[in-house]
Amino acid sequence: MGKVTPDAGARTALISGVTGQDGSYLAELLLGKGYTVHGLVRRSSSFNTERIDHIYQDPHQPGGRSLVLHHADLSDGVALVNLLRELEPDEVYNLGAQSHVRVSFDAPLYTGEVTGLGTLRLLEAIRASGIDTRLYQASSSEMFGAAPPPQNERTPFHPRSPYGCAKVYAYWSTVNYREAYGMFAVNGILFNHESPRRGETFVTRKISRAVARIRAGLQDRLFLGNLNAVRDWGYAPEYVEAMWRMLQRDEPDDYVLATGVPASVRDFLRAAFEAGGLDWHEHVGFDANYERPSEVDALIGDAAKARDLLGWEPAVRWRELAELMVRADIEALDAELSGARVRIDR
Ligand code: NAP
Ligand code: F7E
Repeated sequence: MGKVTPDAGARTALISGVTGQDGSYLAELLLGKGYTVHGLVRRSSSFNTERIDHIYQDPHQPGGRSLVLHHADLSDGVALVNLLRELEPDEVYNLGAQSHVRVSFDAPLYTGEVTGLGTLRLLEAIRASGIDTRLYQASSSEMFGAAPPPQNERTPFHPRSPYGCAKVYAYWSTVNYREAYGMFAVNGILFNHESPRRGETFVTRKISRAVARIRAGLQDRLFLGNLNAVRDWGYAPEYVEAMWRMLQRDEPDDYVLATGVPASVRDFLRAAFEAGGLDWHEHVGFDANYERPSEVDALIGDAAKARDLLGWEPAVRWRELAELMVRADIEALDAELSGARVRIDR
């Protein structure tokens, strides 16, 4: 971690949340486009860089470094200003957040601090550092909450969780800095997107991981909450491509990204268990702890604007997603059980 002199001529990007699902795919995408990528990593008592280890080069090895990691936190505004002044990135992607909806009910103030105010700190740090950069804000379909589907850029927000409320605050802060200071700042309003790198406590990955473990005899039961919720699940690598496209436009604007195809948690569960050759009825139990005090019943996105203006259309739908996630978890577990080194560059 630390100082770097970027290659002359190479474009530079700063990613908060680079250790997360989206951050890792976005870093890969930008490195592939020749960017120097700076990632903001928060201090942890154990390693938290597993998703990006395969693209990180040891600075003590010969050869250039294209991915550079810096310790910083969205709760530390001064550190953000200093980092921006030092790096002067062409593009900033704000993906850092306490991103778990259920957890946000247990830690509402912390979620507001990081997910809401953290965005304002970054906006203000850009303004205070005086640099000329473009900002992508990771907004969420959770902002729509109780608003009936299909939801698009014109749908009024009605958030149903502290996480959703924090994202609404961050959304409007981004719009405000665009209007007040002429900043090139955009909101990507992304519906759920998943992958083999999805955090293990989000429902899709919880299910795909359980299928692999049940098959291997390591687990017999899987406890879930509300199976009736409907989501619009897409494939994360396709979504990070559109984040980048939003920052390449002539004018800043806000875009919904979604597949437009609904499925219930029960649908995903059935498809994932079938992909593993299992019957979910034999293994799944109910645990009220996984329910939310207020649920978002149905999110189904209309991404026509992104299709028309960004030329973006996702190819992977929820059933294929369930199958590829189950396959990846089975392969990873097989490798782990046979003692092979498990790579996370899927
Ligand atoms: P994720 O896997 O949970 O990653 C979140 C990232 O934020 C991690 O790198 C995490 O670091 C970092 N982070 C947490 N607290 C931080 C803090 N105080 N300071 C700096 N960094 C912090 O989330 P994701 O699925 O990749 O999503 C990326 C962004 O898109 C998030 O803002 C999320 O809210 C938003 N979003 C996601 C979806 C989706 O379906 N995936 C949909 C809409 C919007 P650690 O690795 O150390 O925990
Ligand atoms: O829940 C239900 C749960 O936690 C999906 C985040 O990336 O997408 C994500 O938020 C549904 C909900 O994702 C369990 O009640 C049932 O209805 O996987 P999830 P989420 O809440 O939709 C949005 C767009 C974001 O922005 C967020 O950052 O599944 N569900 N049983 C369960 N959910 C979990 N986690 N665990 C269960 O056992």
